[in-house]
Amino acid sequence: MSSMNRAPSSHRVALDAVVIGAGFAGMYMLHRLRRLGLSARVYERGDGVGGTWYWNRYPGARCDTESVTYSYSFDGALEQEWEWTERYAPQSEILAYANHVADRFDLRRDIQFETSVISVHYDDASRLWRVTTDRGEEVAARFCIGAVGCLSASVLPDYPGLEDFQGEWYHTGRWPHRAVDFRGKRVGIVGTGSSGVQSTIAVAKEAGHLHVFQRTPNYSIPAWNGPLDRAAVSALKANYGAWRERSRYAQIGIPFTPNGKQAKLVPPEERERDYEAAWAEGGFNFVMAYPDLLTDLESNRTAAEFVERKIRQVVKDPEVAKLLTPNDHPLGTKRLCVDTGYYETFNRDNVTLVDIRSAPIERITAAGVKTRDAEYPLDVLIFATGFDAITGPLLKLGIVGRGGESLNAKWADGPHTYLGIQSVGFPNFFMITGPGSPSVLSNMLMSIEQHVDWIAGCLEHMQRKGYDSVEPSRDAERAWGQTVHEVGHGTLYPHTDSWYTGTNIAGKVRAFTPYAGGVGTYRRICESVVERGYEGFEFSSTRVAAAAS
Ligand code: N01
Repeated sequence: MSSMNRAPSSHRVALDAVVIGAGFAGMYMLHRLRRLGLSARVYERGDGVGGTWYWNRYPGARCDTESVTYSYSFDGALEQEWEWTERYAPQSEILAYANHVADRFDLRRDIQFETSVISVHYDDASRLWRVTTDRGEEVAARFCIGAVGCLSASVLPDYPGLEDFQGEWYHTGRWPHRAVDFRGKRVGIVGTGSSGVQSTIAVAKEAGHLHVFQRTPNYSIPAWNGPLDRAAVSALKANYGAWRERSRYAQIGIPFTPNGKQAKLVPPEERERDYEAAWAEGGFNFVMAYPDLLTDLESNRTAAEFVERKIRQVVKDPEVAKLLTPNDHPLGTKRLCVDTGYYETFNRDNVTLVDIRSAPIERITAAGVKTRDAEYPLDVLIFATGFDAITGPLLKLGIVGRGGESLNAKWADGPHTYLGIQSVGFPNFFMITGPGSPSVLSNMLMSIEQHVDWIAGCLEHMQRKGYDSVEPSRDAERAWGQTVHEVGHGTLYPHTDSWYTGTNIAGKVRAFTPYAGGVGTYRRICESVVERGYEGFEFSSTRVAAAAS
């Protein structure tokens, strides 16, 4: 690591840009800023790059977008030289990839690790952002870019008594940088989202006994993970550009072949064959089986019933199968889980499913977990209880914009952005995969690259035109908010309690904030905004105040 890792405290530096976060978004942003000849510093609270993949080291962690797709496309040589080993890459391999990218593009010299940003204030007089860190530094920068990710603010349940617990406890999103030994131990996992599903499978293989505390069952689709076929990868790499281009304009940034039919209108036998084929493909292929599964309740039910039958076929104990069967939301409206052997895990003698919907957890005790009905003694307790998603990481930065208005105050009734890239009142502050963009509904790496490229293009435009400030117009922001709302409400997502709608966080306004119109449609909108001279953005310079050129 470079000399940037531990900076002296209390000094002022002037930079063109500050980037917050050294995950895949911040790393690529730094690379693009350098290519524009701009000085930049990235602040990262961890001691290494990788963001999500740096923090989420829990057993069984892996990406559920396929590795050849969940990777950068901006550099042809990088794309050719990196060899993924499995269809779905494990966390360790993705982290190794992030480190490889950091080395290859010499990124670390501009990343300051182990440094958290504690406030981001816009100075009206100088028109600069003043960014302060927990190391007592303050830097001034023309541009500030929030590359903080959508799922980086982990949340613990507020059960009383955690401080009394005599065993070890962990959150999946803050996993320690050492091996945790489960052998022979009594382990409890709270939560059955993607992190809970993956850790359940892995921990069950080691633990003496595992109790899975489930409040809401979710749908999980098999990944059919395995080693990648080298010949198939070579064939893909020979034509990687075309694959990437298809990804860029696909619904979720992954090139599925669309089936134009409405599920509910397809004869049951044909539909069953289609679902079997999609199930055999695995992962998100399943929910892409028909284009209306996430917009039409009746169609959705046909897919949900198919998965529910699969659960009953796999899980031997009918009572356990019933408990594992989702019953309160359409399939996919809580984010789908993708697994390798989740339902099978509940056939093991050393695994017990505990229904905390009917008998809630009342407190953590010195010995373990106490529900309304019983106490479960534990040596290790794992919270797979999720994140304050999408807006949470941004709102934790302490952002105060023009005229002293805080982002938290402006977004008190939900986020307001134009394209999920900027928010009125916060000039030159950019978000990567912010609320109002496809973000969590897409292949994140593709969406990250699209935003970084768009922001870099905007900065280049400003350099050419001599502008030093950009901000959306109120009308553009209002209209985009309306579009995001209408498109979102054309889907089944907004009606389900989930981190997508913010209902997992007490006091958070219920709002479905990602743009649900698809990655391809969104990209075309962003492109047309540029073609129309950055329609909806207002540029100015200290010399000239001007509307979009
Ligand atoms: O978090 P979650 P996650 N008492 O919010 C339960 C991505 N990801 O970390 O539904 C008891 O989905 C909660 O129950 P309920 C992916 O986008 C990707 O698993 O609120 N239970 C739920 O079961 C994913 O969706 C990958 O009733 C409580 C669970 O905890 C996102 O990250 C891997 C509780 C939280 O599930 C988040 O996933 C991992 C409480 N007080 C994550 N509070 C891959 O790429 C919460 N729960 C594979």
